[in-house]
Amino acid sequence: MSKVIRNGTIVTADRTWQADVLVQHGKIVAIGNDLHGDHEIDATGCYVMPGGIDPHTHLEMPFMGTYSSDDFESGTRAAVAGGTTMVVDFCLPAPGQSLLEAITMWDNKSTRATCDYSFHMAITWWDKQVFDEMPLVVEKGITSFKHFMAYKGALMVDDDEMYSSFQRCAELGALPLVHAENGDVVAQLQSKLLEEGNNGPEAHAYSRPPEVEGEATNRAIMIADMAGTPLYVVHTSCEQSHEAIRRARQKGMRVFGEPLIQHLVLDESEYSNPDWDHAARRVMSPPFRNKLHQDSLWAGLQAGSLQCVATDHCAFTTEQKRYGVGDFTKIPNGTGGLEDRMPVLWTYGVNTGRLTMNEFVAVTSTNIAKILNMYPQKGAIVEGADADIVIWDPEATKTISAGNQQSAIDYNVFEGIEVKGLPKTVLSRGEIVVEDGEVKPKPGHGQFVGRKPHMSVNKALSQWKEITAPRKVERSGIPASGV
Ligand code: DUC
Ligand code: ZN
Ligand code: ZN
Ligand code: ZN
Repeated sequence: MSKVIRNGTIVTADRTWQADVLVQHGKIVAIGNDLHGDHEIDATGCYVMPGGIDPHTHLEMPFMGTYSSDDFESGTRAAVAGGTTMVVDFCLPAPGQSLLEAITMWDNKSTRATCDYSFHMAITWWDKQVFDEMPLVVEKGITSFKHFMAYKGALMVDDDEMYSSFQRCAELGALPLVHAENGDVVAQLQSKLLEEGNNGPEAHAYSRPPEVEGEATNRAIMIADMAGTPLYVVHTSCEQSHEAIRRARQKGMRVFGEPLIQHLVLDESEYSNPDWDHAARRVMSPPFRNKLHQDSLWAGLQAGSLQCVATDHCAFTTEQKRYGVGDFTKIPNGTGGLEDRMPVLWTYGVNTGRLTMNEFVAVTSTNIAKILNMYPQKGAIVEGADADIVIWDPEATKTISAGNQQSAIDYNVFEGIEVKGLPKTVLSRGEIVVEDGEVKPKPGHGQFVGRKPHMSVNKALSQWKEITAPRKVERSGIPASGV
């Protein structure tokens, strides 16, 4: 059965025009005027855009003594409700576990996804088995590897491990990702704050100042350059980190930065809320920053020095957050945002004039598809692309509230925010998963999207490295030693 989206205005990352879109067998098969199909979807007054892609989620992830509370079923339901038709989740091996076994676990977790998904692989230690398994991971279509520079004693890798893994990524044409915070400094600041009796959620923010992020971002960029690989910096939250990315790009390096919707809109004052639960629910790493950092992130999205907007969706209930009463370091780190990323970014970005509609599509979908090497299967409205489409009503409004969200947790960090601009109808590979604002979840419809390595890109860099490698100096007169 074919479907045709009629009378809408198509908005992609590079143009805006009026045309109908014909969808069949999960793909876009025609774009043009006066198309007809078995089922007509009226998009009068709406924008027809590539479905959003969230490049950064943690669904049902074991973390800080518990599991994040949205799984692939509730998480992807939240995603489509907000116009996101694909998530890229982090496959996190248990200590010592085979990477391939971890993929099997994530395959099993994701069977009830409503929309498509892909995985990044986390590298949280370095040994021969990891080295040997990385090409097998790439063969399975997982071509990006995440490195935590924080969470000392748990997920953190040191520079030795990171440099080794980055070099392996370069050989494989894979993209390394970093959570850039100096974990050694964070650990010392945490101990000092606790010793001083500073144990509330506000201390979480004091323990992770922008400097620890800026330092780690600079370090990761230099190490990536030495390894001859591009780099993707997740949850870029501050000017120090943005500045490092900007400078690297100016030098001609392929370094990408990903602000989160939470950091763009919510600021550090949330942690001074006298209600412990309110503050703890907003504990995530990196923490929320002040307005100057927010301005820097918006400017980066405008100028192109930052490319993607994500959520780092890692949702914990209030009960889970309370594991950290009396010790802020035990508050599970993470916030939700999957359902709200697109409407909040539209409201604070497009409606204010900070972003054009085309820039909105770029940073929520197209740039992500390109960087993660799945364009134009995803992130595009072109013939042959997957029919992941959001029909966006720019006049629709709602007040964000935990009472009417899809996420499984009992609060929403954007509670009370009025958004204008919402998905009206959403298609996931041609299936209607939101219709006239109502979610029609299809657990099990979502499929894994395998991605190919960026072979040519990395090869060029490593050859350049070889050419400029130092030559051994030949000498004739070598002095006798030990005299
Ligand atoms: N930060 C979070 O807040 N949660 C999940 C992992 C991370 O790095
Ligand atoms: Zn006609
Ligand atoms: Zn992180
Ligand atoms: Zn994360």
